[in-house]
Amino acid sequence: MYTDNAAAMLLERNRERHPDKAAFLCGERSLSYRELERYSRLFALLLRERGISPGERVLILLPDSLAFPVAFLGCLLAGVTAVVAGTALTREQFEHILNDSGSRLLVTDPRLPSPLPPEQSRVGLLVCDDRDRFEPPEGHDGEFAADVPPADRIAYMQYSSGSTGVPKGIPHRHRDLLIPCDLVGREILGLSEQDRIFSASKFSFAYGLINSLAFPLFFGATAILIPDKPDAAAILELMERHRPSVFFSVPTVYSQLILSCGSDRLELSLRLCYSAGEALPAAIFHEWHRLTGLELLDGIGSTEMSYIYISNRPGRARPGSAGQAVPGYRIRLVDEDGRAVPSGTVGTLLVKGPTSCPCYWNLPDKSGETMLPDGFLRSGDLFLERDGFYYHQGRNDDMIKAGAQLVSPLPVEEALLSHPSVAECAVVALSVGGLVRPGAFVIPSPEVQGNPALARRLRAHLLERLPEYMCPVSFTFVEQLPRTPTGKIQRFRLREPAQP
Ligand code: 3SK
Repeated sequence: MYTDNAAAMLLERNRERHPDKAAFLCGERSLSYRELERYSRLFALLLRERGISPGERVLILLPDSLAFPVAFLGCLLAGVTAVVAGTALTREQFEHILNDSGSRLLVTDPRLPSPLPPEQSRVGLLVCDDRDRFEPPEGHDGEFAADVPPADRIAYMQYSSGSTGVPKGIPHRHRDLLIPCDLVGREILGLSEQDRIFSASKFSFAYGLINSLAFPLFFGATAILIPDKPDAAAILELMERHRPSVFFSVPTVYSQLILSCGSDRLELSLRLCYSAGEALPAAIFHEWHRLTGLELLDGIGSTEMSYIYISNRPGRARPGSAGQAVPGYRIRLVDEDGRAVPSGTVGTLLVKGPTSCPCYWNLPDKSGETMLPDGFLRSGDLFLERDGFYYHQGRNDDMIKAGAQLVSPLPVEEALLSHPSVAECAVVALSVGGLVRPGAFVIPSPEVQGNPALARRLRAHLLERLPEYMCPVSFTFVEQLPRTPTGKIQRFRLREPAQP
């Protein structure tokens, strides 16, 4: 069991081994392990100088650049909770996070609009970027002893983008950064010091934080950072330039990469590629394999559990499945009365493991609904299990009650995606003459026209594959689908309010 300050432990394990090795690469710049430790300790000192005490909160609103790991690790060294949020927040979300977390300081980047409302005089502002080299105050040698946290001290807190709007604070302890390195990074992915890790998912997403910060430091590897949201061309250009060995992303990004290269084969430097964030359709798994020769591993995790708890294993991935339970995590699928469902039957997923968050910040009622007294956490996801492999069936609140039948949008979307004219799609409940039926929103493939003839062809394609009650009765062609900043489709924004 890890009991130390996670930042101190991660920095110390690289200090002797390879101080001059690049911990992070970002554009033309890099940060060695020696520099990372020095600047993180100076950042911790700066917090102390600003009067921020252990246990208080600091909101970090930085893009994925070299300043982020310095600020994050600096907070942890000082025993201060690092509150991490994405940079694409609305004004309302930002103000909610600032107030709800009670942050004493906002750390932000000069390229972002200065977001401090004037009435927030209790909150200090620190603007820093990749070029900042923190210096010790006059007469100080810059050494800073890490705070030794009590076992239950909150190290960091992320705000989930949520499927319904208001972001929830999800606090985690120091060990929640380290345990996924052992259980997933080492045991499943076989990460090592030789790896160059590139995660298109950002630090502000629990998946990106472990991928780009915990994994490289734990294994003494190097992470490649990109401050902006990269499109397919930028990702491929970065891969060409930095030659990562491991790539983490989400299904939409894999789909965009596939579309961007047409039928050309992609020669990549990767030994491993991973997908999480939402279920990976089997069609994307097969296309990616055809284009790159690589097996695309799918897994599912949550911000509440800090990282992934069901994952495919290299060499043994099952297309369409999120994989098997990660060792150390217990999975239960239950019906509406909380009883275990038999294998092959859809149930709500409950998960228990060593990295679960203790509660939602300031939300006792919501915490009570989600974190059960026996230590299991209700995920809101529906799954079925076969031979120890788990298959995602959508979210509880995405299910479509079409007449007497319950329809999961996922198999319908999967079938739609197997049609060459469909680039992306989402299936939701629509009201048709007062009846609830599945409706599809479709982004057509490039150079394909969304029109009634295509709608008829798509319906015929689905009728060959699915029972009639599952086939959408309407097809709406769109240019974009609403997604969370982490790439999950927000089906609730497409639905009509008519679900009985
Ligand atoms: O959504 C996921 O699959 C996920 C994976 C890892 C960490 C966090 C999340 C939300």
